[in-house]
Amino acid sequence: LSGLTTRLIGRKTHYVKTTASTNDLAKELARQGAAEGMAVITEEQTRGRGRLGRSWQCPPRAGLCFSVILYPQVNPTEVSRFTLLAAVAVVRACERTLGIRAGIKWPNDVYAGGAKFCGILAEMAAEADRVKYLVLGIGVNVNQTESELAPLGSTATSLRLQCGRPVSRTKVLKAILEELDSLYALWHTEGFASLKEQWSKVTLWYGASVVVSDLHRVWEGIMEGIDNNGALILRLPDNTCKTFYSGEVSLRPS
Ligand code: BT5
Repeated sequence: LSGLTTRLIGRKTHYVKTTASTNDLAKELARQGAAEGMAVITEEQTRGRGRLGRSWQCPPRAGLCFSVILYPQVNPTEVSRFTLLAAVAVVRACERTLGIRAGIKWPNDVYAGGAKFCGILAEMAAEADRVKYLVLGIGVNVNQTESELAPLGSTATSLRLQCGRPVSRTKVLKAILEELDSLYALWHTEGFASLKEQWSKVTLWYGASVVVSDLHRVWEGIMEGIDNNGALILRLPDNTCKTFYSGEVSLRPS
């Protein structure tokens, strides 16, 4: 990654041609004491994962799959803050390098043109009330064509489809690492409130009317923001607020 201007993130890289999941490989390297900021990058994932046992599709050459190892001194309940940090980094990187307007769909998706092109999977190990290591896995659809995305349905897009030309995966990777680096530094110096502010600028439907649903119920209200653990705050028609945690619900505009 020549010319990378980061101070911490991506200074060290670990590249493998193929692996089951860069998150699993990164966790193994973290257990062995890998340097903070190490980026674990692969050409092909054979068992790429999303949340809750879902899979992540990433065809070789078209997609970008990598994980970053971090050792933040935080409580495990704070880990979702870093999902949000990564999502802001992806939005900013796409805007800066490609001029693409992207937005975060809470909690861990990044959208452009109404469809998902990036998913984030934060995983950690904790001891007592401290995080031992944190792995931020990022999957980006870079050069997928329409036919490659077709099996995922109309909710998937790629950066190439959004800008109408092929995109350099290295350029996207470097830009994301740089934005991660500056946001991680911002978090260190100014804390979570400043990340939250960045997040609110690039989050879809912020302050707008949304529908939140779980398997049993549907709520409609105004997306008020997130709390300090990254949970979604919805203002209901009776003016009370309800908090939702990411595992249990899905979100859409009303
Ligand atoms: C995510 O989960 O979106 C997190 C994906 C994280 C992938 C990265 S790649 C590097 C690292 N290593 C890993 O093993 N994982 C991380 P979730 O919110 O659960 O969304 C998963 C759902 O997104 C699937 O059930 C599909 O519906 C959809 N999906 C799968 N592949 C997709 C793709 N390439 N583009 C758009 N949507 C996709």
